[in-house]
Amino acid sequence: MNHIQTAYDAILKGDTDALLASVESGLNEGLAPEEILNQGLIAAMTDVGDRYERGEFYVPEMLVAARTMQSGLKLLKPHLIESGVESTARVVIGTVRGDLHEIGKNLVAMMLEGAGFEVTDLGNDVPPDEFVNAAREHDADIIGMSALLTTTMPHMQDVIAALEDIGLRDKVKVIVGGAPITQEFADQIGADGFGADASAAVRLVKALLN
Ligand code: B1M
Repeated sequence: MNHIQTAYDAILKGDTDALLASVESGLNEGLAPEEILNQGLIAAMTDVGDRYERGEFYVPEMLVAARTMQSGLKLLKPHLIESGVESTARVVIGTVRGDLHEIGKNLVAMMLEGAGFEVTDLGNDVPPDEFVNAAREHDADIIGMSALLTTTMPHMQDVIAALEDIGLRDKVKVIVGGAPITQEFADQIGADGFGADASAAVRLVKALLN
């Protein structure tokens, strides 16, 4: 049986049990967790987005697919993360104000944690002052911001401005990501880096700390 295809279909149908069974079987049969993630889970979510754009899916279907994917991610988590990497660096991460999309951010947080960083996840719909206060409170080395909507991307710049206002900008590196974000946008708002996906985010954080 093609477990990746079954996982993909399970997300489209919102069938959590089928997703968990296919992820588990895939892992047991030696499929790479990254393969299940990228070709199964992430590809299915992209399809969900395309169907929404074509008017075939509505918000409830997106929500159910997202919940299903989150359960699959939990199962994949221990297989995805690297282990035994020592680091004392601290990362504060969240999805920006007005934005409820959290799956990509959760994935980035999970991979950073797996790479040995101390991660404080502020959740979604996070206002600028919450990012700034958390960075101060946790003595963060990195602030990571995620946005999935073109309407919420501009809030990333509000966080950078808030860091400048209280004199913290030089002490903390800012990285951004999310489907509509580009390197050009990151440069434009004065971020220190852009990660196209979770692995790129981990590489970026390591590079910035070096
Ligand atoms: Co919405 N949604 N959604 N949605 N949703 C999108 C983003 C959309 C592209 C769908 C579409 O039209 N094709 C579209 C945005 C259009 C735009 O802005 N141009 C859209 C819309 C319009 C909306 C609503 C406005 C719909 C409505 O209500 N009319 C609404 C907005 C709500 C709000 O936020 N205020 C809405 C709501 C929702 C749900 C709540 C139903 C649900 C989210 C549930 C949840 O997260 N708990 C949802 C979903 C699931 C999606 C899609 C289908 C999937 C997103 C996802 O989880 N992808 C999405 C379509 C799509 O993206 N193709 C869509 C999987 C995830 C692993 O990928 O998040 O891109 P992604 O993360 C990647 C990279 O981007 C990167 O790494 C991750 C791993 O590779 N990355 C980072 C992400 N953050 C990073 C941070 C980093 C570095 C890398 O550093 C810090």
